[in-house]
This record gives sequence, C-alpha cells and structure tokens, in this order.
Amino acid sequence: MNKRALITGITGQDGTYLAELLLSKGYEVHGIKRRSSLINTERIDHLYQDPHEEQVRFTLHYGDLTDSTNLIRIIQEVQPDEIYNLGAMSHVKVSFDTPEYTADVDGMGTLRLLEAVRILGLTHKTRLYQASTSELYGLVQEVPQRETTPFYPRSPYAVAKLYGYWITVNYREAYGMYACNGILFNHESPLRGETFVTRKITRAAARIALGLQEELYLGNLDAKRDWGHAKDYVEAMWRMLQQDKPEDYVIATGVTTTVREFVRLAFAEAGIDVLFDGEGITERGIIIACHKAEYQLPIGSVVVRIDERYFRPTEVELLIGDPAKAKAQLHWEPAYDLQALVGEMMQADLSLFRREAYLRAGGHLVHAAFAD
Ligand code: NDP
Ligand code: GDR
Repeated sequence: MNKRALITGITGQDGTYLAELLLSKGYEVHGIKRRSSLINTERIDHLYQDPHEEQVRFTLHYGDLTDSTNLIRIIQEVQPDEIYNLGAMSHVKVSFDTPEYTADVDGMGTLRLLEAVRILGLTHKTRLYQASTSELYGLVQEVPQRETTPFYPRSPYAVAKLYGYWITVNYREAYGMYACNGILFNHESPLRGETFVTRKITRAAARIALGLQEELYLGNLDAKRDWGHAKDYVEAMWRMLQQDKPEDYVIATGVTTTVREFVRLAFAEAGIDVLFDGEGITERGIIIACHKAEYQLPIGSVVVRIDERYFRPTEVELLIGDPAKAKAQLHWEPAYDLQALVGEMMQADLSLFRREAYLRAGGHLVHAAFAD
C-alpha cells in the first residue's frame, strides 16, 4: 500500500515542492487549503487530479489550523502515515501587525494537530513534521547556529514558532510520538511569496531591466541570511520522517549573505551592475553598468532606495546554520548554491515579466503587478 501524507500549508511554497516530491515517491497526498474569496491554488494547479477519476493520489480538503474540529475530521478521514505541518502565518514583519492571529495559527495550530492525532489514537501510526525555523535563534547567541544553540526569538512569529517547537518535543517525550522539528533556515525559489525579500528583489530587478518599474524600496540591507533552495529543503523534511528515531535537525547551507549582496547578484543576472553609496538610512543603489538589460538604463540611475516602513521593531541581524547533523544522519546535501538559486529565480521572473512587457507594448495592460 502506498503511504498516505497530509500536508498543511499545501498551497504555499514548501507545500508545493513537498507535494511534488511525495507524489514522485508514490505517496497518496492530501492537503489542507483555506477557503478564500479568490482561488489560492495557483502553485499546485498542475498537480490537480479530477476526483472522479480512478486511483486519485492528490486530494484537497477545506480547513484551517484555527479549527480543531476540522483538523480532527480530516485526520480521521485520511488516517495519514505522515503529517507535514507547513501551514503558518509565515511573514515575520506582518506578525508584528497580527501577533494574536500569528500565535493562534503558528503556535496553537501545532498543538491542535498534535492533539487531533492523540485524540484519534494515532500516536503510534502517524509521524509528524513540524516546520520550525531559524528565526528561533533571533538575537545572536552563537555562530554558526546548530541544534544545541539557545533560542532568543525576536518577533511574534518566532515566539509562536517557539511554542510549536516545544509542544512538538513534549508530545514526542510524553506520548512516544514520532514527531520532529526541522529547524530550517531561509529557503527560496521562483515560487517564493512576493513579499519576502529575495522574491521582492528578483521581481523588481526583472521589471526594472524590462522597463516596467523604475525603483525598488527595501528596509535593512545589512541583515544576513543563510539562503538555500526550497526544493533541497523539502527533501530534508521527508528524510526526517524516515529515520528509526525522531530527532530535530538544522537544515542550512552554512553560507551567509547580506540583503545588499543579494540585490547585486540579482541585478547582475539581468545585466545591471549596482553600486551602493553607503549613506546608512538614505543609502541608494546606483547603476554603474548596464550591459545586457533589455531596456537601456542610464549609468547613475537610482534603482534601490531605503524605506523605513520595511524595518522591523526588533530585527534578526545574522543567521548562519551548521547542517552537520543533517549531513551525517540524514545524508542530506543541498544541490543548489546561492548563485544557482538567484539565477533560477531571475530567469523565472524575467520570463514572467516579459509577458507583461509584451502585453503593455501592445496596449493590452494598464495596471502593474503589486507587491509591497
Ligand atoms: P508560505 O507562506 O509560502 O505558505 C504558508 C502556507 O500556510 C500557505 O499554504 C497558507 O495558505 C497556509 N496557511 C496560512 N494560514 C493558515 C491557517 N490559518 N490555516 C491553514 N493554513 C494556513 O510559507 P513557506 O512555504 O515558505 O513555509 C512553510 C512553513 O515553513 C511555514 O510554517 C513557515 O513558517 C516555515 N518556514 C519557512 C521557511 C522559509 O524560508 N520558507 C524557513 C523556516 C520555516 P494560503 O495559501 O491560503 O495563504
Ligand atoms: P525572514 O524573511 O524575515 O528571514 O523570514 P524575509 O525575506 O521577509 O526577510 C529577510 C531579511 O531581509 C530584510 N529586508 C526585507 N524583508 C522584506 N520582507 N522586505 C523588505 O523590503 C526588506 N528589506 C530588508 C528583513 O529585515 C530580514 O532581515 C523568512 C520567512 O520565510 C519565515 O517564515 C521563516 O521562518 C524564516 O525566513 C527562516
């Protein structure tokens, strides 16, 4: 019999790559999607299977991590071998605006899932993966950060995820559940949400190169992140649930890069060389060369400006992970380095916005794509 997996957050970046991976391994995949006024399944539409066909291996259920009766019903119906809890209000800056909701979904939501498994008597059948995060490390205590590094969360998001982390450990210890935390460092891809910094940058670099936009507004350019590719990271999630014994693992590349450097790399992929003038809060990124951009931009044009709105009340300045445990025990190795990641994201956004440029040139499009 094929294994059966249930994924919360299946409509997100990681949910999509994980569903693809599990389907390729022969799993029957069930996902929880939220009801929304507009269709929110764009990332997974290519996986859709008509429920009227025979041997359907991909099924979506309406649900929400704030609704425990819904979770209990779905888990009872699906009887999953594995649950991947990827659903979350995942934007750190937005969590300062919606702290209570974030705690409910990211913290209590994890508890609701674990309790559902326990209430249904599935603690010895169902394995659970919890999407923990490098944001738990917050204010730097030790570098590189590893499984034993103390946590010091710096946002409502990270505090909610801290609860999710410990309640997962507690259910493992109290009830003998196979439950693991993946402490994943930032991972990106062409499917990354448009308001996370990497995708915001690659979208803007592509649009500026194509003459669709003039400037990009960012916050803290000095923040350092350990960026990997989501495709590599979902492989690690799966491996964590295939071991003899449940444990928690750091998943990272071990390389850290500033936001400023990510901007340079992305624009360079579009043929635009950018120099920053280094004036702190008024810092600007200026074009110093424009070789292969499709729209010729004058040398000296300002393409990056700082907007204080994008700074966080408390920031996580430096993240760099040590994935030694995952490499040794899970035999996990990332296939992508940063250059390959930026290259793939830029190619995807350039081809996406070439379509917009074409429609605009023909007078068929009047409004711009918006991502703040
Ligand atoms: P996304 O923001 O792309 O996806 C989040 C998913 O959660 C979406 O499917 C979203 O649904 C769903 N969701 C949001 N609120 C609820 C809710 N109340 N009930 C049920 N589902 C909900 O995140 P990623 O794919 O990037 O991340 C996956 C998980 O991993 C998240 O938990 C995130 O916090 C965590 N994480 C991510 C890292 C990263 O760098 N990407 C690093 C470390 C941890 P909808 O599409 O309807 O909005
Ligand atoms: P992060 O990702 O907060 O690390 O959380 P994000 O891409 O939002 O920020 C990374 C860094 O870039 C700085 N920054 C900006 N960020 C955004 N979003 N927009 C800007 O304009 C901007 N300018 C500078 C930020 O201050 C920050 O330092 C992500 C999410 O996926 C979480 O769910 C996950 O847990 C962590 O990664 C690991």
